[in-house]
Amino acid sequence: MPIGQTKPLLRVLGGETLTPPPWWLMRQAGRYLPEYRAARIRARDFVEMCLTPAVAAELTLQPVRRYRMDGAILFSDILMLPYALGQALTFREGQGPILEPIENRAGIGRLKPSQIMSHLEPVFDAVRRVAEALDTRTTLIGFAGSPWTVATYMVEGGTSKEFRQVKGWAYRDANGFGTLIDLLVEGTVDFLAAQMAAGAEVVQLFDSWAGILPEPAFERWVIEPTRRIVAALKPRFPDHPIIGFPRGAGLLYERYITETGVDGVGLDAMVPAGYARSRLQQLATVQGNLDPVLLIAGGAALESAVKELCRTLGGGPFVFNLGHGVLPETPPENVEALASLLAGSNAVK
Ligand code: 1CP
Repeated sequence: MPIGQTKPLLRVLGGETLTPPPWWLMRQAGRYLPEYRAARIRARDFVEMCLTPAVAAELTLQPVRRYRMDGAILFSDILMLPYALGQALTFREGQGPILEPIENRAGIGRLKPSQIMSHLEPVFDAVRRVAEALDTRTTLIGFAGSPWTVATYMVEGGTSKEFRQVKGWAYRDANGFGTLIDLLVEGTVDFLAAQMAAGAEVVQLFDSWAGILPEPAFERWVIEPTRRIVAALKPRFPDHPIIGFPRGAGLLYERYITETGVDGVGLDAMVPAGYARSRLQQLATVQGNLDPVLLIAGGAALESAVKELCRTLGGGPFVFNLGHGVLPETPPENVEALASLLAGSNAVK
């Protein structure tokens, strides 16, 4: 971390403890905001929104203007990487993403890694625009999906409940599936490095489906690819913290932190805060982990949960966030209430 760093999020990711803690919310841009819904109606489709720099920059800034979070996360999607690799991708309202599934080694052969950077140029342009627009205390967060989570969508063709296809392939033909993961490791390194070169000051790796793998598979498909990405980025961007979010990792959170080398770790809402304080916080800055449904509930339930979380984790390096993304039903005024709770010193007493 450069000496004299004044941005609260960067200071805490560098190991400092701040009261009140810096905060941002996963999926802080999105359907719970009326100004996002208006932009969504104007745009023809979601991929186009992500690839129109002025729109992506504006959507990044919308929540920050309202709530002054400490972090502005780039408006984009983890599936922009498969899109840039040439995999057909559409988003249907209410249905989530739909991709043309890749089922075997021949499917991998149809991907075009050489075109990633040119196809993603509008994303880097959006990063540059946001970097120029932000004030001096707000940190710009870039991101990518982790290879395992991105592979689940590429192989299943969308979201999944049982993950039979992707797990089946990984178990049956680990070398073949490993070729896809290797390709995603390289693509993710290039994608994140270019975001950092364009002005992202922190990057987060979203591993939303890390928690569905038993330990040996978790080691091979979550820890190992993440370790390689961190090892490739650190020498090039030593001052840029990396946050890993292996959602659902449970008892494997500890190994994930020590073996990947991430600076910060995103905790899902099921990780007990006391456990995070005693076992994880000395290994990395912890980020999380309020249940997103509490942000829908609001009122006294929200207030007491926020205070309790800050009491438990606020004594060490801690970034306040949710345990997963903001849900579309969230009343915007509850996010305002959260901002006030965190700003008020009572939140941490
Ligand atoms: O219809 C719409 O308006 C699109 C909804 C939407 C939005 C607003 C999607 C489709 N993606 C996004 C933006 C997005 N996605 C961001 C923007 C920055 C922010 O405000 O946080 C980020 C960081 C993501 C990351 C993302 N996309 C993840 C990882 C986090 C998570 O939620 O677990 C995943 C799994 C995706 C895939 C995806 N894209 C969109 C949807 C609905 C999904 C999830 C599909 C599923 O349920 O499996």
